[in-house]
Amino acid sequence: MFAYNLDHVAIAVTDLDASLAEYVRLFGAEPLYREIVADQGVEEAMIAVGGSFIQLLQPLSADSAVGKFLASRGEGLHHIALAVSDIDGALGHLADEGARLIDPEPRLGGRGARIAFVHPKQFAGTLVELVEAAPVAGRTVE
Ligand code: CMX
Ligand code: CO
Repeated sequence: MFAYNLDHVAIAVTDLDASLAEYVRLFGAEPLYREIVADQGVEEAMIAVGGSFIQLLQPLSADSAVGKFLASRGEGLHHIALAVSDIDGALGHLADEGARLIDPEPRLGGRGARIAFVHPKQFAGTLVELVEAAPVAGRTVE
């Protein structure tokens, strides 16, 4: 499996508006995207930093993955996301290696990307997301 970029680092927050305002005030960066990803139970904002993003996540409900995380751990780092060009191949490799996959098949994430998560118990207590970006007209990602 080969990741060609760190797509994003995600931070769970209780109040997306307040966190974005604080981020802009302190670090001076506006979000490039903001969207509700119902399938993941989150509203997310993406702040570009170089070729990667910081993803701020607010849960849509208390029983979502991020809602449960906030209840048990409070605000903080939630996951890292690796950009891959072939998520099906990456998941096949991880399955062959016996990795504990949360999503054996990709799901739909923000920006039309295909995403899948590897369980935090698999590697150093870190939740890892794979991201295969949606194709952009006129551009291919290798
Ligand atoms: N990072 C590290 N560890 C985490 C974690 C996280 N984000 N979330 C939960 N854990 C740990 C808990 O601390 C707990 O550890 P202990 O057993 O040592 O106490 C263990 O995992 C189980 O925690 P839980 O509260 O019982 O949570 P669940 O098992 O119900 O769910 C997880 C955990 C990772 C399977 C679930 O959050 C999940 O499926 N996540 C993937 C989807 C997701 O996070 N979507 C939101 C982001 C969407 C996006 O990025 O677009
Ligand atoms: Co993410």
